[in-house]
Amino acid sequence: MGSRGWKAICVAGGVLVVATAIGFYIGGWATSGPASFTPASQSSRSVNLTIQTVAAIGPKLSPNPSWVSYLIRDNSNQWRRTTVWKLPAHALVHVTLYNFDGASGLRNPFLGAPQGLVGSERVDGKVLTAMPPDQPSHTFAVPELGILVPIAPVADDAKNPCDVAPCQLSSDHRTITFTFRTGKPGHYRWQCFVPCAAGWLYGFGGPMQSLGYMDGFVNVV
Ligand SMILES: [Cu+2]
Repeated sequence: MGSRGWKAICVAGGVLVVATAIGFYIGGWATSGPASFTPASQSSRSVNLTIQTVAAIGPKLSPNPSWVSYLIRDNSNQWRRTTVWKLPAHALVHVTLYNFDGASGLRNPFLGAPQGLVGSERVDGKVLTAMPPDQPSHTFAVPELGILVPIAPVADDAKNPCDVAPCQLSSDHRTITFTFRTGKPGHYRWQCFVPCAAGWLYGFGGPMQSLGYMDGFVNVV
């Protein structure tokens, strides 16, 4: 075989290797979808969700230990990095969110005011009207439902910060409580709007663009 023939074989072999790698990548992505969490209902019209937000997810819960993340407490009181939640339609969802992360700040000060809730957002028991734009660690937002919740930060000079998730309530934290209504059945995206992904372009890469960290879905059924 001439050198041309060998070249053609090498090129074909190379293409095959790359195509196989892409196939595995897409296959892995398509089959490793995020797990879904269904809270144990108090009734079909009222559900409790307990959430924590952390500065670093740690090696136990993610292959990306330094990534900022949301966690949810499952029905056996274990913290899980599951950001897809199945909730009943037309139900009130009572959320308790423990934030262990510091301030990052908003690009848009408008997002410092809670929106779309039933009743008030409370921070450490006090009603919040609006948070200064340099304060929020994260936001919990469901744009399609008009819901926006700014999340108050732990102070920079906190004595007992939590370094790695899952964090315990013995570490410094803020407690945010709010209630929202799910409305009609649907598949609603939720996400954080604070550019909180440290070390990524404009703070919006990595955990801000990957399901399972700073965003997920609410499946209302
Ligand atoms: Cu965030």
